[in-house]
Amino acid sequence: MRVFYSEKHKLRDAKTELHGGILVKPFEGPFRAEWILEAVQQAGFTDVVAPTEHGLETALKVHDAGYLEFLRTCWERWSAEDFPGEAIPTAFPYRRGQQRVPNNIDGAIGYYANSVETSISNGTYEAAISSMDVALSGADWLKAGNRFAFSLCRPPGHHAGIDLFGGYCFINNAAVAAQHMLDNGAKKVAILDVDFHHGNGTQDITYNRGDIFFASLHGDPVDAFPYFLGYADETGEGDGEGLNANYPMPPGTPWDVWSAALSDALKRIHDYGAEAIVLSLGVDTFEKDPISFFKLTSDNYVTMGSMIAATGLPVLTLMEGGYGVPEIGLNVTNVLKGLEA
Ligand code: SP5
Ligand code: ZN
Repeated sequence: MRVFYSEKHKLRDAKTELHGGILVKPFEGPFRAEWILEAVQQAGFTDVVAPTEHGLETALKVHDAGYLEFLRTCWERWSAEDFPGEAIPTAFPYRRGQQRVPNNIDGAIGYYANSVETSISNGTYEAAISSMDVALSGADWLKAGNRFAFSLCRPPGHHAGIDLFGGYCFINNAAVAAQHMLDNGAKKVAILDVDFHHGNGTQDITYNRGDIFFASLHGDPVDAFPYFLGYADETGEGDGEGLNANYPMPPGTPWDVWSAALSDALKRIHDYGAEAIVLSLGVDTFEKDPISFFKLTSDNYVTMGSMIAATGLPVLTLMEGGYGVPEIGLNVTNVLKGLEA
């Protein structure tokens, strides 16, 4: 399996995350991609290639143009103010408030945010674009007739909606990659999101579309971030009616429960007639993850990969979350091994 990786992920190196009422060093940092790259290379996945630049054309089909321009200019606009720290919103388009973009950057950042743990810092946009290119280059590799690619995306993407950032995400790499597959001849693509957190951004983008089936396995939003989407009764709308499948699960969920949900999601993907799977892979389902509450073990990730491969479909695996512990490298490697087994 070819691995796509960009050094430019290092440009995303925020100093602050709002957590438990104080600013801490972010859970999502450059060390994550370094640990994962090191582990996959050690395990023999040594075909590591830098992405090619794709431009914004595909991103503009899933994101709002004003939002992408906000991301591009946010740091320079914030820096032009006298603020001492990184860019963090403080005010929002609340219920019964106006839904208009303010001129002031302090207002604009609130308009475009779905959560505030994610500071915008110098280099964030460049890293996010490169992460998208990593995803798109993986999609190109499948288009060329290969069955698997691993796009070591960082920053992650699944919390980024049509015009929203947050949850450490800015551009929705999975949705852009799926769009690219559709633009290159596929008629139906599935995005399978196994990150611990609900893929609220991906659901936002795909909810009314007939050409993308979205399934997400995640911590129940009554108990877990992102809290305001991810319920089982969200089933899609319009052309996308019946094409959104959420599997919320409670604290302490072990592999047998989790894997039953995966089996159901894979059956739904098969019944839909997907021609390829974009796998939003988060390993924050791991028992030792510092911010999550599922109980998967390292061995479980091998089985996860082989269950997904058993669909027979091409799989573009994209990195989403997974934090804190060195085992994130082993767990990702195990999924890749399971896919290829
Ligand atoms: C891509 C991804 O995995 N994003 C996750 C963003 C989560 N951000 C907020 C997490 C808040 C977790 N609070 C849990 C406290 C546990 N003691
Ligand atoms: Zn996550």
